[in-house]
Amino acid sequence: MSLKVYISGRLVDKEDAKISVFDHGLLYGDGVFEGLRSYNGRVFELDEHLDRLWESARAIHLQIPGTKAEMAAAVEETLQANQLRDAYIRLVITRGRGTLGLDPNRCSDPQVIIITDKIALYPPENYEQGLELVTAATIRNHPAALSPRIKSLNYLNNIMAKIEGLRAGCVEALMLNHKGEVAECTGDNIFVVRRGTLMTPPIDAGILEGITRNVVLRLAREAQIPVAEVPFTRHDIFVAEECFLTGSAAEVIPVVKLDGRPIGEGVPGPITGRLIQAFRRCVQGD
Ligand code: PXG
Repeated sequence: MSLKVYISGRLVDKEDAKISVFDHGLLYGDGVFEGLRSYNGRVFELDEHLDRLWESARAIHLQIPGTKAEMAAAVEETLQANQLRDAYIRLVITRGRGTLGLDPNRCSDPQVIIITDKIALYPPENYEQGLELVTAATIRNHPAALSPRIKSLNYLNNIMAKIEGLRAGCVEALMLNHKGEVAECTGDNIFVVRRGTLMTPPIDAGILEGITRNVVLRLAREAQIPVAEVPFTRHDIFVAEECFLTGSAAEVIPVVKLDGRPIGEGVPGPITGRLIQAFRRCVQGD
């Protein structure tokens, strides 16, 4: 059975899942997206992802066809059509078909695309031994240009940083902001444990407000781990006790090295371990 993809109200075979070459999503990266997960047939933090999708769209003056409830139902329908209980879910909203010219007002029919598939995870050894990161020379988008809070189809900046990481043999790369502070990674938020406090950059450091990030902050508070959303620099990572990343795809993953320097003892730390366990319980709905 071929994988079914949802495109604007219809479930089609993956081979037939096509959109126009005149769609501004393709021509200009004009659109927004979300990446979600389902565990045991339940979509994790669905409302939060839909809220962020609607906010991203609002920020680029794009009206998403239909309601959040209709989108939630369409996600459910797509998962069921593919008999997926543990899945990766990609929602894409494009500006729609237009003319060769930037003007979004000349676009009609924004497309709603829902792709569900098996999850491609980092290899298990990355979770056991931890990741190594390099700092990319490519900085995160300047917040006064395209806001990093918008999950837009324009990910080239992060792709450039990802290429830097891959060329250095790393699956993720650290991105700094325009002030030289730590922002986040190409598709994951970053945390450090320093002097017993869990620290992560604030939203106004120019980052995506990750939904996994927010869940981990809540889990840490519940576990009575001191938490601070404060700006910090690469120096704070070099001298940190622990470091980890969060994201819908990666979940919570330890980081043990930055730019060739071991972090803490150079192995995944105890607070990271506790939060990985708490997160696993949380996604299973415990
Ligand atoms: N920062 C950036 C720049 C992201 O794109 C995150 C942080 C983590 O956010 P969430 O809400 O997922 O905790 C992201 C999320 C993919 C993929 O297929 C990318 C993301 C999420 C899932 C899949 O590349 N980015």
